[in-house]
Amino acid sequence: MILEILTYPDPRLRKKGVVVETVTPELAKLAQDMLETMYDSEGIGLAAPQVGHSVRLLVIDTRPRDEQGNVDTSGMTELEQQIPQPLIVFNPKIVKSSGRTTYEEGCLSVPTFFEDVDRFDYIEVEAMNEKGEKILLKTDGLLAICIQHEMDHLDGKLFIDRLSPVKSGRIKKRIEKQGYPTPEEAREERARRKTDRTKQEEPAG
Ligand code: QAP
Ligand code: CO
Repeated sequence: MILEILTYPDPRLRKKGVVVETVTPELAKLAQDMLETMYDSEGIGLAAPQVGHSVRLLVIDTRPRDEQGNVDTSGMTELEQQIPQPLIVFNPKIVKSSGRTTYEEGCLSVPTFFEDVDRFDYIEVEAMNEKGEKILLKTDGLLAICIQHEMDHLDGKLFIDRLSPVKSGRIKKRIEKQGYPTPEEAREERARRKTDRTKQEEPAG
């Protein structure tokens, strides 16, 4: 079943998710519906608060795919390849981290906006899987970035909260005043930002 994805500034995205003690059949079904919803929207990660459930649950599938949608693991890091995906994760907790990395992130709850976000490069995460077993995930690459992004949702935090105050404020005001751009407007905006960058790099004179 495809679920409705809440978008900023929906206040439900700001609620802290509660710890899951037991994987009930209802929570197992929610996880499956979240995966279906994520694939339907062509996302790589989704957290339960994004579909209106304030629980500490996230689903992830960061595996690269070719034109036909077939998985191609060759571009993944060694550590990423060792973790079976899709991932269903309850109560994730970072127990070790190192390094920093920057990636241009997006979010299904902030559609059409993409910005560079700074995160840990390597993480070790304690969690519970869909069978209720305790697991330890050690990873880097896009999977590590995605886990950190989705974990933020469990604490009511969005990637646009992690930008500079100027950038963050600009994006939030734009969405609150004008709503989300259409795909065409988003394409136009990206093209404009690209030429703006070129002007900065090659000053006229
Ligand atoms: C979080 O985000 C993430 O705006 C998952 O128009 C993103 O799946 C983690 C999406 C980047 C690590 C790196 C966003 C699809 C998907 C959009 C997503 C859109 C269509 C976002
Ligand atoms: Co998100």
